[in-house]
Amino acid sequence: MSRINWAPLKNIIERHESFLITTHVRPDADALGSQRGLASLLESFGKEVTMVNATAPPANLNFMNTDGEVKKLGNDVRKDEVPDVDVQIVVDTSAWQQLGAIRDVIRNSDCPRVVIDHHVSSDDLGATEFKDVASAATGELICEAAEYLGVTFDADAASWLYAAIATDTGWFRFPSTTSQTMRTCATLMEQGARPDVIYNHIHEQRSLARVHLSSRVLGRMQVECGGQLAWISVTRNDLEATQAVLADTEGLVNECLTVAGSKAAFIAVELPTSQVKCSLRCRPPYNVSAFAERLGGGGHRLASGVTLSGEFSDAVERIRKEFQQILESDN
Ligand SMILES: [Mn+2]
Repeated sequence: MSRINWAPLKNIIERHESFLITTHVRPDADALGSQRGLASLLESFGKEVTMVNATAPPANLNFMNTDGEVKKLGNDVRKDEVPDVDVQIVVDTSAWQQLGAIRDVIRNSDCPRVVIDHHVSSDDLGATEFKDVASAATGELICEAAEYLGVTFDADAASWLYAAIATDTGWFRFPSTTSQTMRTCATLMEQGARPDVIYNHIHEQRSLARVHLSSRVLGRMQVECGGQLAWISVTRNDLEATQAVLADTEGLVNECLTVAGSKAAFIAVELPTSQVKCSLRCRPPYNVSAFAERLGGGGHRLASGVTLSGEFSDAVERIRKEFQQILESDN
């Protein structure tokens, strides 16, 4: 259990009627699952809930929004159409930059704000924070809040929250996974979550293009720093040649950590904007969030990201140097 005191959340829920819930750009399963799980929780108290995000989820998470309740700003709803609510809630991020275009909607409102999150990187959003950086997933925090408030989920919400926790824990293998995480997921299964169905939705719907991209990119994997650093890169040319899309690069970085002796990894992806998106990973006791933040990105100790401007090869060099430094320091 986290050390969060949920009493202030109960208080906020009791005293208000309408809520806007949003999350970070390019929402992952924890972002969407937490958003939807929290919406179910609020709805169980008869509250009015609106969910709007700056960007749409990737195709493999469409099963979490078959009813279209999560709106995309600019597509489903314009900025001036986002309803005035009593309370705005941000889940799974506490960084302004991560909110994308919905940031203005949040900033320009003077209603009370709530943040529920487990990320290290943090801005002052002027919110009442329910935050535990030791928690495996924001979804886990939502389940904890539900337990405190005496809420049980229906099968859909239980599935969304299970997806949130399962993916953020790497299917229960990251060090953040605790026995309490497993108990929480057992409860979600009792409420109707189906691990086999959820895994199939998220990880067994790949396009042939993605498999081809993966084969091409992994075939060029480099290992250095005495085998401790493994990395890969994806250029626009790789995407064109395999007809893959950017979303097809998700998760590829984790393949680097399957190499024996690897302690850190990264993937550098050339974006259409000519920027370079880098996903950074490491094992304890190393920490990638510090240098990610220094370069303008952020995330967790073991998994962070940063988008760099400039030449592709320069960006790769910069990241390699940062890794060389942390791997060569004593820790
Ligand atoms: Mn998360």
